[in-house]
Amino acid sequence: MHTNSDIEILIKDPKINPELKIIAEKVKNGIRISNEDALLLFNQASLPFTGILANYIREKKHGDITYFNRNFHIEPTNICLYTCTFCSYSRLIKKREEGWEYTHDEIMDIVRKYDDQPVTEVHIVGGVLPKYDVKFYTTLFKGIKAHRPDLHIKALTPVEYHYIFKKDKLTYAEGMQLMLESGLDSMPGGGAEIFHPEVRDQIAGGKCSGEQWLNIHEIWHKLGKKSNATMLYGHIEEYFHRVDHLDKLRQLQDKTNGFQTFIPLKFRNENNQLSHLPESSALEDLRNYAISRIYLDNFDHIKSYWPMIGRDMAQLSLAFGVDDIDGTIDDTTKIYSMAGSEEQNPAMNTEQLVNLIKRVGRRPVERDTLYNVVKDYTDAIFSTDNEYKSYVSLPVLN
Ligand code: V47
Ligand code: SF4
Repeated sequence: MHTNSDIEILIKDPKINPELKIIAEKVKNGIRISNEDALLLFNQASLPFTGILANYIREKKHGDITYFNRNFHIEPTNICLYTCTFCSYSRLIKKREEGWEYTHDEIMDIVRKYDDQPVTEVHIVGGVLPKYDVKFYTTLFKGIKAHRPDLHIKALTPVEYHYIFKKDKLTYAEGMQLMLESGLDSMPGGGAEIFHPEVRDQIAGGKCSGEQWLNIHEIWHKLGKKSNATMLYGHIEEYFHRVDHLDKLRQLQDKTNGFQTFIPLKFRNENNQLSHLPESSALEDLRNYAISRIYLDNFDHIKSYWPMIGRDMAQLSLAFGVDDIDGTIDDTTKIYSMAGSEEQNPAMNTEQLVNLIKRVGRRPVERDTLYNVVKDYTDAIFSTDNEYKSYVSLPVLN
């Protein structure tokens, strides 16, 4: 793995741009990089250069540990009243027959399917529907907690919260307090897209603004709770929009320290209004992980979402700043499969995920949502020859 001496080699290399060397010096000395530095990295730094710096930070923070979490996803509906151009759901409002809208009972049936499974988290997120209001979600969260109190509820994003609070004439603070009291434990990172209005207005017009997204997270953090952040990149944005996005996140994190994980999301171009755009290259994806790791010095974790990028890229990402892989998932998370994700049926059991991490020389550690260690798999022995044949898959939903 890369070490301090790799950075020394970069700094001494006469072929490397002196401005980039200054950034390498900053990283070596634990000094925060500026927005100009980040832009320079995006514009000029090679994959190996960014990789060495990001891996240095990753190993300083976590050594070889790679976290994963046993969770399951529920999408209450795949219909949405918004029409984000990158999204493969948005057209469904016009074609309702292709959609689903689960009732409470149907959602609880999904939760109950996992009763005998050692999952620690349910991740709930879907489209925005007028009939899913504050009451719908508070009743749902209470129902899940009554059934399985130890299951961590990570649910909804400021996109839904902004919409339902506005409808019920609640302030963000009142609304988030209600959610807290109903059993919401943390917030996932979705809906962030690109904060800058030049881009957001074109790809996600109508839903909450970047400022509103940040404001709802800030209020949630001030209630003592945690959340994640994402960035949807590789579509119409330019590098300075990415830097602006990362800057807003870093500033809020300085204020609240409420973010746990940053998850870069690669734009996938199937079945949406941006299908004419080419997707970012693997090289660009790895550079983006790395630069995110270098820039977000106040974020503990950078996560890759393997159902979206595939298993090989997830392994590679671990050498470019990523220390967390999401997750052991066995459902058909349709938002991604419709958008052209690598994995049409994103199922991977613990044994497979542990082996995937071990094969690239890292230490798999199962965590709960708040990064408490559930089990260290460093010394666990699983058969590598049979791993893809011998496991018993969890039931596939939907
Ligand atoms: O907000 C939608 C993105 C997000 C596409 O917090 C797309 O642990 C790529 O936020 N191509 C939702 N991405 C997913 C999300 C997430 C995933 C895993 C873990 C966590 C977490 C959060 O998916 C949306 C949007 O940015 N998305 N369409 C697409 N075509
Ligand atoms: Fe709706 Fe979210 Fe898709 Fe936008 S990204 S159309 S808010 S489901």
